[in-house]
Amino acid sequence: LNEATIAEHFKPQGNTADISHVTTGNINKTFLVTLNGAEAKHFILQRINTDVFTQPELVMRNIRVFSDHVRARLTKNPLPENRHWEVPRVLHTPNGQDFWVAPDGSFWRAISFVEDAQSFNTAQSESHAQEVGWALGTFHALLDDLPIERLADTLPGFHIAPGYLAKYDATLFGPNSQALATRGEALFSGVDFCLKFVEERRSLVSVLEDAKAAKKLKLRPIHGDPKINNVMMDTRTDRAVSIIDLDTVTPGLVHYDIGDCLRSGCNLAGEETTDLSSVRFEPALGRAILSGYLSQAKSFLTPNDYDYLFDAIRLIAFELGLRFFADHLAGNVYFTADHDRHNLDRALVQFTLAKSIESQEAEIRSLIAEMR
Ligand code: GN1
Ligand code: MG
Repeated sequence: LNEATIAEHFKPQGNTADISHVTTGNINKTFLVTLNGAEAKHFILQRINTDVFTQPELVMRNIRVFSDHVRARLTKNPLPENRHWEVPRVLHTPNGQDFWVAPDGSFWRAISFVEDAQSFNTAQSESHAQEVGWALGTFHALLDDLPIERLADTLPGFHIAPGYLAKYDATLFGPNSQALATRGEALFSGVDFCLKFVEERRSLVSVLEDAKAAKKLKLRPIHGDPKINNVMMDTRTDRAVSIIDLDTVTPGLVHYDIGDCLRSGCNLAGEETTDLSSVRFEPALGRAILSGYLSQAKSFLTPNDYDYLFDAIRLIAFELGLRFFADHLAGNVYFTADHDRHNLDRALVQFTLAKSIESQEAEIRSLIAEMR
């Protein structure tokens, strides 16, 4: 069973000319299929990681609910004429299924490729950052009339920071913690820094969940993973045309999305660097992303929403660091890791970024205040 044979199950027309492995994702396995003689030149073939997404059929259903809603809405209320927006399409198998389960149990699906567009792991300019923010604002605005009951929670606990802390504690102090000690974690430089970093921030993790429980923040349809490289940019106009990677479209707080967009868009060193001295939160990029976002989001954000923006930006960077670090301690069971300390290195980047956000709290808060 190889990707080429699997691709045949989704191929609309034409012949497969090439299949290349796309290595940027941390969870699913992704391939770019190039076709000869077809109307669409490419499509995306993915093997869903069913250890993470244990109900992949529900993921596909959410994508359908999401895209039907957005397409209908765009037909009724098109974006301004100078703006183009694409919703990735799920490709069907000949018998009309939107996924294919291989004899070995692996779960495959195919999605249309946004042609003549590209994404970047880091912000290329302030105007790129502003477009990324515009894209997220547009994404949220297009969903602001979709009742959350229509979307399933396909990844329970996703972005619930106190839950990640509890899991981390279970790894550190639970029944298997002995095994951890014998793996010699202390040998890895940076572990002590991370342990201390988390200890000092225990009281921060519940800030958004507390606000949600107090009914200050409400659930809305969100993307769940709007990092900068999920925003597709038109290669000719340099404008944002789509947000891809729709697996985590679920009910959530827009704050998770805003935090994720800023933590990924304002760090010019990217997520994968090992040069921690280059990791910094750039407020000018934060301003650009927020101004793009708010140009579309002003109509639905409440005063409480604004009050928690800074907390969200700090928390989501910290949360991702905690998720990477906990996975490092647990033996790399969640995020794909290329080497032993990969998730530790990723954690160090996010913690360094969180620290940079904290050290610029006054400035970031004042730019939010200025824009609201
Ligand atoms: C994971 O696989 P990918 O790269 O789309 C993760 C996100 C993280 C991201 C960090 C379902 O996304 O939450 O922010 O890595 N997705 C899931 O790069 O856990
Ligand atoms: Mg993703």
